[in-house]
Amino acid sequence: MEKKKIIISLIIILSSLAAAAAAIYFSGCGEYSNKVEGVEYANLTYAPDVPPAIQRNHPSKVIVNIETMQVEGRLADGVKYNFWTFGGRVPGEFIRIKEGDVVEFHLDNSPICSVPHSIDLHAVSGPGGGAAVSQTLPGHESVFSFKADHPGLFIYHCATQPVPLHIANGMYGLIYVEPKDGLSPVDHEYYVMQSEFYTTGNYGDSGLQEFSLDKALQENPTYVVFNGSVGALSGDNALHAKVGETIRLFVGNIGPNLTSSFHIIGVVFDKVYLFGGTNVTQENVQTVSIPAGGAAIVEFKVKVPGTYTIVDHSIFRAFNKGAVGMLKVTGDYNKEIFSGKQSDNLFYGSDLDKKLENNPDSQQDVSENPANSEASNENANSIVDIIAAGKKVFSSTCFACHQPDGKGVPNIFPPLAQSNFLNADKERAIGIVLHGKSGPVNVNGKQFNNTMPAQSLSDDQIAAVLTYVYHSFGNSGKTVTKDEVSKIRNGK
Ligand code: HEC
Ligand SMILES: [Cu+2]
Repeated sequence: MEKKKIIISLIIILSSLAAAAAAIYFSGCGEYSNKVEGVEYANLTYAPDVPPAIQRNHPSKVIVNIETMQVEGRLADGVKYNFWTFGGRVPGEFIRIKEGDVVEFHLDNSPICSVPHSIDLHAVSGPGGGAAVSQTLPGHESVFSFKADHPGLFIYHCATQPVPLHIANGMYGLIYVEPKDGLSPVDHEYYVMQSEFYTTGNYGDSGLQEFSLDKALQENPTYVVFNGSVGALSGDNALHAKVGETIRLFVGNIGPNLTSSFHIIGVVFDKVYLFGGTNVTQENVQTVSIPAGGAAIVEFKVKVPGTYTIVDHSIFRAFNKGAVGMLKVTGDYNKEIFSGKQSDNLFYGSDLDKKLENNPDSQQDVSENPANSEASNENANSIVDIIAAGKKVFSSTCFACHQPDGKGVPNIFPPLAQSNFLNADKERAIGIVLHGKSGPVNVNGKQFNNTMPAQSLSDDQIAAVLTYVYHSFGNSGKTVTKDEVSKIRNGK
């Protein structure tokens, strides 16, 4: 009896293997069929990851399982928020399916949720995009099916009353319906989602923050972030690539209010699928406008190593509300594409330039002697002049991040004003300005984990700017000399 059973099950296994092999053989090549075959579970990923491209060339039945949960989490360092989520994180999991797939969607609302939730997938043709049939009480599951007949990149979000509150609390994500023919292969695909948070406290106020209906109605967010929190795409969480690689970003913007001016500093997008549709609508684009409740796909190749800053180019949102991310590119420098700084010459203002035009000798003198700079030239070597020269350097470079008052930006740029870190070690500070700094650093009891690029300044300029900083903002009044800087530049 037992033997018979084993033989029968062997036969079943062998025949299903043969069927599977035949299926792979017949589906692995040739035209895309429209016949729905097979059943599979969707491969879901959390941002910034994207599930791999789908290899089959026929539609299937795809089962998607997502659980709605309410979780307390980090909005910024020291700042907490009670997020409402798809899958426990903001944004929700990335869903990747194929054109023609029949999706059986299971929406589970965690029994510990306080309110019902639902899902409106913009990829669905039907009332409420699924919302009407997916209103789900805590501790219940709703199941519905839809055919993914429109390829493209789509938003999904909760659509339970009050809808704006469910969205503002974090209930959104992206679903990509891959077109029949797929997309061209690239080296990296990433998932980036922009959103706003409206809190009763100000930007950076610590502790658990409440939702502010007032600010939401005024469309005046406290936070604008990529992937759910300040810093979710920077420091250790930065996107990565190597020189010469191609990158595709699936970018969504839920709002709930603002249109994003999506931009990567130092990158030109080779191709843009505007609004997340299926055609390349433009090539060679600087900034992509992404409406609230919309998406875009951008593709580009990275050619020069370094750290690229991802921003909403409505730029106060980036530097003052959190909408910054980073793409770190490693590899060799290609001087043909980007020279780096080629020279640093003196400029005395256009009036003097005109005078120098009549005197070619003195013009050469000036440009060939970079040591003859403001901070060190004979008329300018008193401490007052050095500080004045340092102030100029500060207000043309450092202020952009550390802010004009030196107080920095909470969670992003550490303060130089009364910075225990700065005041403790002059040589370390020189090293930071010379070589940049990344990784965790604790300033006045607050943790930062970001990247400061190396500043291409002369020894004089570094001596001047640090002397200025040490003599300003309530700092310890140290003086930094050119010799101290050059010693550290030359490895002591
Ligand atoms: C592009 C933004 C940016 C610019 C420009 C910049 N910094 Fe920074 N700086 C940072 C960041 C970010 C950190 C923290 C790095 C980390 O987390 O490891 C930092 C850290 C520091 C620190 C150590 C931490 C502290 O607060 O004491 C010093 C000192 C410093 N910067 C000085 C300067 C000076 C001087 C200049 C101008 C010459 C300058 N920085 C320009 C972004 C910048
Ligand atoms: Cu909800």
